[in-house]
Amino acid sequence: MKTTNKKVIAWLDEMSAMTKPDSIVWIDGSEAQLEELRAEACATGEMIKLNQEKLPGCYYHRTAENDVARVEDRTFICTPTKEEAGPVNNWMAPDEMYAKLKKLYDGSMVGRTMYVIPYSMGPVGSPFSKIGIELTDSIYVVLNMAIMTRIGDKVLEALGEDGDFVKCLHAKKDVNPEERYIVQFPQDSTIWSINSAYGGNVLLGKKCFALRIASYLGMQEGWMAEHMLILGLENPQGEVKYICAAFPSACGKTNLAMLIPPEYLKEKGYKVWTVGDDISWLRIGADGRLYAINPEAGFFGVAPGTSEKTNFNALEATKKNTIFTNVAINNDDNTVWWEGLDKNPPENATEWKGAKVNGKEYTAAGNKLAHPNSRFTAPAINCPCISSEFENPQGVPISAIVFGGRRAKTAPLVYQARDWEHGVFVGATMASETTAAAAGAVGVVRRDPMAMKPFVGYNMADYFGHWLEMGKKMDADKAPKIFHVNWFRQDDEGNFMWPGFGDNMRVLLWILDRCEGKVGATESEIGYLPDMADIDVTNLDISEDVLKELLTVDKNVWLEDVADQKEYFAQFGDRLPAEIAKQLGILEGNLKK
Ligand code: GTP
Ligand code: SPV
Ligand code: MN
Repeated sequence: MKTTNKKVIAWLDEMSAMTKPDSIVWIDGSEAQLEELRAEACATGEMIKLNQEKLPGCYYHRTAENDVARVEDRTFICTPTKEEAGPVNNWMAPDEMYAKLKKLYDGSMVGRTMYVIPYSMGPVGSPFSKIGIELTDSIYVVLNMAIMTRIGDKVLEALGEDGDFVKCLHAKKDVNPEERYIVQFPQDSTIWSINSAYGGNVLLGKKCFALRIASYLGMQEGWMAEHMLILGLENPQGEVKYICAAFPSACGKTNLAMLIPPEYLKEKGYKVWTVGDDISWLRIGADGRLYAINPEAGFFGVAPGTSEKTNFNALEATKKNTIFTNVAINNDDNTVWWEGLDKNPPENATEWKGAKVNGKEYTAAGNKLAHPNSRFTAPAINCPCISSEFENPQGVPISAIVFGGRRAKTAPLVYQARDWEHGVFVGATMASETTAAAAGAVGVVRRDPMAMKPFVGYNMADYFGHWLEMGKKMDADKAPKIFHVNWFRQDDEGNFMWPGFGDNMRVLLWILDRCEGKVGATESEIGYLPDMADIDVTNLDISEDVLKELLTVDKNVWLEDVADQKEYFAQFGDRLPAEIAKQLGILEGNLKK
């Protein structure tokens, strides 16, 4: 046994008695052990070794065709009562769910090895950090967790004789979608996942722990777990200000976190540093400001659309020690390809499902070589713009919180909330077109408060309340200012009106200027809008008319949205904080004036 922690030993005994693996292997975090596992996964076909000259340390993995994204309809929050889980989560009574799943797990690891992965979310030993142990029968999961989290003996040491941990159990079983379950038991700090082998469903440190369980812990302990990137923006004087941004899945967090400024701003000395690309844990520091850490150690990023032009830094990060999932293989040189990497699909390709095809003809006929939710798992330290504060156990102080989503209409390019309470309302009324990151229809607008709809581990109404409480604990001059952005506004032909990507820097500069009181704004029905002259469009090919439209509020469209907001909030009944209802009334009143 690797540990004397009695809680670990008892739990492991119970889980292995249920799943009945042939053997149990502790993951110690050593490169030698991981290398053995890579070799084993390649021998069984679970992974493919890629061209080691062009992509050293890189591997390829293909999931089952029915197992390519998170499954929100099979994800449950099992609190003692249904009310605690709230109306936007699936719920089942804990006893009932445990009983149901025990039957599925029974003997599920016969003939397989159970790997025990001790891992830390956050730098090992940081006061912000929390420990989990994941039991899994998947080498793919072990190798991904080794990139995405801090793993191994050092974590067991930090856990000590008596430390508490989040109990995570994953069994691939037979990847049957009918019996797939991703289940959180927040009161027990327990996560059970079965019948999947796709990232978000099985890398249990990520969405299951760092958001669902952690949001519940945060509510109880007075901190926040959010679906947010963290970036540092350095000005020509060398000062760095930090921004957190919450966008729904596949709506641009990784891209914004690694942004490269337009040439003329780069020349002036502006730089962006990445602290995190998906998850933030936020606490109020001794000085009364809000501090964020990134609990992860790697990036599980969307591959399609990632190119030298759109996200050079992410692409660089994937050039060594990376696992690619469900992208296409270029068989000429055993490298990878995906839509948007370049305009040159490989002729001699294997598409994501495993069929050999002529990539040029295949894509010309309208097929996709890579799955739209294909991903790379890359170590954060590979990123050329990784922040020097990435490992800072205290986190970084946050100046601005930015909400955003994919809205073809409605939301302007950027606006600022009047104060924290209004900002919480802005976050609570977020909506976005669905993406391939979750199973189901793509492109349908749905409400996704704070980009947490699929990730909140308790009643969403109480979550709004927690946000409001956090605001009350900070002085107005110390609390981050809150903004909303939309990079995805479309014209009548369906073209994006804003260039996006690196040019989003122009909006970030306005945001920071607002935080520092350096620039004015126009008060509108929905909040503060930039004056057109204050968005720097130097060297940008955008007409005044388009920019004007991007910064205009269409009252009729907004009134339609208010009607939808009302309907959405109604489901929370009396549990909805009065402040949210009050802000809704203010917005409606402003629009009807
Ligand atoms: P998750 O990992 O699912 O949480 O996603 P994410 O929020 O990190 O999204 P990501 O940055 O990977 O972007 C998803 C998709 O949006 C990619 O295909 C990007 O190319 C595209 N995208 C990102 N930023 C922009 C932008 O500013 N404009 C446009 N038009 N597309 C963008
Ligand atoms: C997301 O869907 O928001 C992701 C990918 O970041 S997953 O880990 O699959 O949830
Ligand atoms: Mn995400």
